[in-house]
Amino acid sequence: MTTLIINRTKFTYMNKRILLSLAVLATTVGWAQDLKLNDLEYFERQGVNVLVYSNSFNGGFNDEKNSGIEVIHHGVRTIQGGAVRLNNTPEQWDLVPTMTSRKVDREKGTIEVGLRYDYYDFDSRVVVTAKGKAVEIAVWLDKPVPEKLAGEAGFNLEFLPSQYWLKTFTMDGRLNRFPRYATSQTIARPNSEKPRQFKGFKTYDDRGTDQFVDPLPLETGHSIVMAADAPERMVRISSDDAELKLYDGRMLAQNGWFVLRSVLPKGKTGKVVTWTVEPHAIPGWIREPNIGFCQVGYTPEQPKVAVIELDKQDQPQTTATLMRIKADGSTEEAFKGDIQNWGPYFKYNYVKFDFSSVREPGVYYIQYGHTKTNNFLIDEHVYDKITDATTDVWVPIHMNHMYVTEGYRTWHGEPFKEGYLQAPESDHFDLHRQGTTTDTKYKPYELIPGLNVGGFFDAGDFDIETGSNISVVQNFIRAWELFKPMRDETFVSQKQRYVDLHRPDGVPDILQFIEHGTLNLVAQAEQIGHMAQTLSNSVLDNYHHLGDAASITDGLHYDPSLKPYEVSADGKRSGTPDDMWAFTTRNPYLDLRAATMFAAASRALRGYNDDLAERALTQSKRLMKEGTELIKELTAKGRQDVTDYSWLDGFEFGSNSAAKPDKKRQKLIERSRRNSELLGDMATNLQLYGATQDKQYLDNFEKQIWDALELALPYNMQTALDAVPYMDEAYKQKLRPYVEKYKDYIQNFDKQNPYGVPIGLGNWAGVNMVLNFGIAVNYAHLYYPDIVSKDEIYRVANWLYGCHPYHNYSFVAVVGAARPKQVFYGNNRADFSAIPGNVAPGLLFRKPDHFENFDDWPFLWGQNEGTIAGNTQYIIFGSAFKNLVQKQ
Ligand SMILES: [Ca+2]
Ligand SMILES: [Ca+2]
Ligand SMILES: [Ca+2]
Repeated sequence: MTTLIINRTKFTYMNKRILLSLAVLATTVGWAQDLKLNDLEYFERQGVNVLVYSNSFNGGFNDEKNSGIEVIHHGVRTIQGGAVRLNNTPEQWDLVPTMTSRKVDREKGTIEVGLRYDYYDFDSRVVVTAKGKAVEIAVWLDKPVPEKLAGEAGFNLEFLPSQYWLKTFTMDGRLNRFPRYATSQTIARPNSEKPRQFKGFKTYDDRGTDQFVDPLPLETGHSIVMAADAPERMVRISSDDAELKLYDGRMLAQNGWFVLRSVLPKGKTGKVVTWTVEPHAIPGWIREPNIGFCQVGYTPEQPKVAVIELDKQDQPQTTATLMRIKADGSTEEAFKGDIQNWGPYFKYNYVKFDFSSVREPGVYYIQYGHTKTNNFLIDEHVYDKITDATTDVWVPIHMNHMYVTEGYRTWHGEPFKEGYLQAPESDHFDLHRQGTTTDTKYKPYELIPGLNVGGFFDAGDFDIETGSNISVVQNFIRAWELFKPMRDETFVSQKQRYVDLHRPDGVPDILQFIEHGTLNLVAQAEQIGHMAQTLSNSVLDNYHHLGDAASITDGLHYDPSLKPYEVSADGKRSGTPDDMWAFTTRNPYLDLRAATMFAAASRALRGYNDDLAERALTQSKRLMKEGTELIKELTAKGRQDVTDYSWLDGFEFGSNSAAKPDKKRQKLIERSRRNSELLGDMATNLQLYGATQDKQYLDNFEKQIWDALELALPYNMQTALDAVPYMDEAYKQKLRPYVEKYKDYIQNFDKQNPYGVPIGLGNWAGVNMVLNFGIAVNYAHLYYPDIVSKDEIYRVANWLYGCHPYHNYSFVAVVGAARPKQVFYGNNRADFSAIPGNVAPGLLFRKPDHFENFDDWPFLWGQNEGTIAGNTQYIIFGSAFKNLVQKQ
């Protein structure tokens, strides 16, 4: 991908113009075209893309709504999941096939994939062929369906509910409408007939019935027309050799899609199922321009550049207009300016509209061709409130082990009253593992006392990720020490285990958040002896909980001598194995991270909660000593912790590229590793210096930072900048050339993409990377304003608040944005809602060329899930940014 981006930047302005005109010429011919296999290996006609395993199933920690045969229909990925599946409506943890081969045959116009279920020794092939305006999808078997899967294995295709509900469909001519809510029928079947789920876990609690629930079809037939009433969603599907059954996947799981499926016939081989699928294309369709701008608004003096995303068939306008809405409601032209061409980036073309010269405070909107944006402000104070929703609403709602209320509404009761059990040896569903030993004094399933206190819910789920919670406390401490926010909008009583939003209690909220995070982490260190990996669900059937956190478990201690669902006579114990587990396999690196955090926490809490400050310091010293010794032992045993710089590949920044590690670089890596083992982590050393003023820590830091900057400048610039307040002028001078290089790195993004920020292409949309970048740019400007100018600090704010691909909604459910995103993958996602102040990961990249961020479908975590670590990082970014903007 890097090469592609770099090559693109070599186009001159003129070349881009020529390419664009050629693209426009091709348009008129394109509309009438049939589906063609293109150079990116998918079937294309204007308005319709049919992808065949451009994206693969992952198998476990994946909603599995991102893969298989997918259709991007008039710019929206509305159909996916095309594959041989083992369930009528597969859930997140149902088995998915492994793709064993993918063959593209340009001559025949086909893509063929081999699919395999190892567990069942079951192979199939799916062949997709372009036939006019339709594709034929055929399932081939070389051996019949295994006995165990007969009647269960079928070909499935899934349709996005939010794009199909309330639209019509006809099956064999019978009229119907897609339901807004799941209300179809189900049957209960014996568990013995249920195909295996991921690693043998069960997504459901059968309440002792030994049965699972299976949805019945909404309709059955041989020919279906979906959404004839909505041309942009209309699809015709027919099959002569197989029955089509339409299901509603939401019957089993709120994130389910509508599923069309044909069961594979028993005992047959060869071409066993054939479908013809024709997504309708609107003649002459051209995607509406997406005018990216900062929804929160602009300060008068800042640069103001809208990035306009255009269909590659679209002819760019030559000018755009900034309109002002006057106090009497009438409008006037404030500015008319030329459109500047940027060029192609993945599947669209980009142009820019610069209206920086407009400085008059007021209400504005952009008019580009016939497209008009919503309004936004130009004003000195637009950024004043950007962190308030996050600090006042999102964070307190994510406080674990507390009752949280707001006005008339209770967000959740007090969760996990029964505490946490020692996890037995296990392979967990949320990326955790408990080894053969517990590394503690507790026996498997024994109650570890005192852990149900403090801590923050991880994200859209309710576990305490220790690593994240360490980052959270550090983020709060950093915000506290840098900005001293005295804001008090939250009532927190640890004694009552009660939190009330918008009720001041005389204590700055951020101190209470530091205390809340520290309480859990100190309890882990004291009770377990070291840091747990996580405090998480023991059973999958309550891990996917959506609702009041207090009802995830029954609040009663698990007693295996009772029958499941039985409650003891005293009402304190139950036979339901729903208690949460502590995963306690010792990781000395995590202990060291905790030691750093505890040192900082003891400093921050001193004078507010001296007892907790003292406990934190005690654990810091102990874990630092034990962790360092354990790591020495591990190193002696030959285990090496190699720092992985491969993620830097995407940035392609001079000597920091990990592509070809030369000898010099190899030497640097080895010296860094040795130093880190000898002297301790450099960031930890810096923290410890802050906590103790012991000069030795500062020396340890300085012995490492220069190598680190040589190795991975973008990654380590923030740490280098964090040291500036502690260091002398000589350090600042020595850092100068690195900041100069960093400026080049910042500005290089203008060539890599039209938005000027690092854009992630992984299965998590990567807002953390963007926020890190934003924080580092802020501090580079703060300490070196002559190198990194103030104009650079607006990049990340623009991106977050609406100037990005796909749509122009703000990724932060934030005060001040005219059009924030409406739905997030928060714990209220089943209500198609958001928790104010949440920050979405952002644009999810779908191979080979599609960015997306659904705003009517919250259930894809890669694009819509805000995390506790990310959102507290946003508080730092937002606070630093506000401060700089306000500084004249
Ligand atoms: Ca989690
Ligand atoms: Ca408070
Ligand atoms: Ca329980």
